[in-house]
Amino acid sequence: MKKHFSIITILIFFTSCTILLAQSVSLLQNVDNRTALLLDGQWQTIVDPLENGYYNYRYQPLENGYFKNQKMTSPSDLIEYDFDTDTSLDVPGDWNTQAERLYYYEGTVWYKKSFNWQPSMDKRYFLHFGAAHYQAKVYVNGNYVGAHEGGYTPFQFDVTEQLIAGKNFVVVKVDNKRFREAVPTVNTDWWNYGGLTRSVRLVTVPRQYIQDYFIQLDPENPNTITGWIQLTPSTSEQEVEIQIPELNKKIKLQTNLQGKASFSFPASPELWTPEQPKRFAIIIASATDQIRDRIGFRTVETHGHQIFLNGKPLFLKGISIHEEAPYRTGRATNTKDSQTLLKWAKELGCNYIRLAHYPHNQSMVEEAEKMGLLIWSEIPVYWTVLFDNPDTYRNAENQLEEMISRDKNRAAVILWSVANETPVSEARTSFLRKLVAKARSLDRTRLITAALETHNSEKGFRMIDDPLGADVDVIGINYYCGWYTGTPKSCGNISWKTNYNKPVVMSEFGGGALQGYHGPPEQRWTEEYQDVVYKNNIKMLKKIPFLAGTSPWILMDFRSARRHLKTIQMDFNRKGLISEKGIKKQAFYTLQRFYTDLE
Ligand code: GCB
Repeated sequence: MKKHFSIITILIFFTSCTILLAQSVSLLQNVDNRTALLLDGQWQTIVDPLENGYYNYRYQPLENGYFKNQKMTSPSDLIEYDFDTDTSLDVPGDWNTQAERLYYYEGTVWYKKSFNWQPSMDKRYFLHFGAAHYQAKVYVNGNYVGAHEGGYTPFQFDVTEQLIAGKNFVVVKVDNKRFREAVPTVNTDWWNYGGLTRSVRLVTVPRQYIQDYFIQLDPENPNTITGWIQLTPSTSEQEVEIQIPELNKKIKLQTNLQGKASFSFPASPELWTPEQPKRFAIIIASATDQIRDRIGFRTVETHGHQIFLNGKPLFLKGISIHEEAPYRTGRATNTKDSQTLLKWAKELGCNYIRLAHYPHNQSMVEEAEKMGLLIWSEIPVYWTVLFDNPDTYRNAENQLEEMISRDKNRAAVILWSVANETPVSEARTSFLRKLVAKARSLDRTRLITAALETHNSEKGFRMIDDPLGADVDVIGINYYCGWYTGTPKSCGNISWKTNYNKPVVMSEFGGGALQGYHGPPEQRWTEEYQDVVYKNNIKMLKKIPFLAGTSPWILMDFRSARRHLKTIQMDFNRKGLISEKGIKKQAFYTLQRFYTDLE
């Protein structure tokens, strides 16, 4: 019995390691501008709550699971599934809002897509996923190619060896079961949308290709453009070239033994600002490959309590946003969704958005950059993940790396956030310190932050003294005066103190209201109550001398399984300034006035 137990333990350990080890690490930069076959659209699916397509009745992994996409070949065959006669779902998309029976579903759904292909000997092929929520196991033509954990970041697998001439098929087992070790963990205040929630592509690259690059202004010397280009497979002494035609730059470089070519050259580009979000066309070329991008240049730094963009002090006038689709609800999946949300943020008078609580799809970042909105981007280390579990840490770090890898060339992103509202303990602080150090080692051109909690001091102040404050560049604080604590009127009397000579951003405050519900300002859930919460919080904010920005909670009502009040919430967190149907509440205009007055 004992032996049996330890074999199972080893098996479980092995399975969880393979998930972490099998995933691809070196992401292809800028897949949007690659030659690719877009595999979006309808996929055939099988809903499999018991994971019958993966485990046999002894709960051992099957050799011939659903990933084989088997068909009956004779009338007496027994095959108890058939993708082609089952239901289909849209990709990108969550499954919960595509079928009523899947509204609360948490478990496995198998996805299958067939496509025709003619592989060419001189190319490599990557199967690239914008995101799959939450775990994915991927198979091409019945063969396992890899797994990924984490629902909001991209991943890819080299499938060159798996593709055949003619008809091919991809099967993905997507599982959104919550579990304690995961990031995020079992409880969150947003919907656990499952599915292939972002685009899937088969990307074609030459045998030796430009895998990655990082191009930025040197934070220490802003008259210099600096960075590197990575060729894969790595060979030394390969010529690569970076061109910025508008700046008359054409720089030739040689790769080193690791296939990397680093550069630094003098340049004085027009800087990216919220008012003039200038981006430059960039062309990167090697003997075999070429890729284009549009990159903005800016610096961001802090001095004392202030944030400086391009050397000038800046107050972040922001709003928090979930990746939730306006009008139809569900995961936001396309550029139009992003544009609708971002236009509302602009209308509010924002120069900054907090993308809560996980990396959003790439169009949010792209469109925000084009519109001149600065970005806070975050990993879902939310509330109480298992801070003393090494696998949880590795998972969080991996999500951090994938987030930074994808968006490191976006000038609009100025803040990487490593956590939201985590309880202070030794294990938690050392977990987050490691993430902060990791983020810094990957990227020196942005500020690191986290949304922290505060408490009342004996002397009657609201105190910012979380030990992590010593590690981050900008301190985020979430505080719901007038909603979770105190009356709205009490907020104006609160005085804040900080232990740190650092900028503080009020990363959340707010209250709930059902759009169209009116009454006296003392009555919860009315638009009037929410408005009074905003008005009194604004009084409080005006008295915080070290305040460098705000991103109240939240732009639009969003689905959350924690919100049960039938007459008001109906599974929605109602703290939006706009309803899920796109109608503005009173407090929208109060925040808008605050931001206009700041100008
Ligand atoms: C918070 C959380 C956010 C919640 C919000 C609320 O502090 O950071 O995820 O949705 O409060 O509405 O309670």
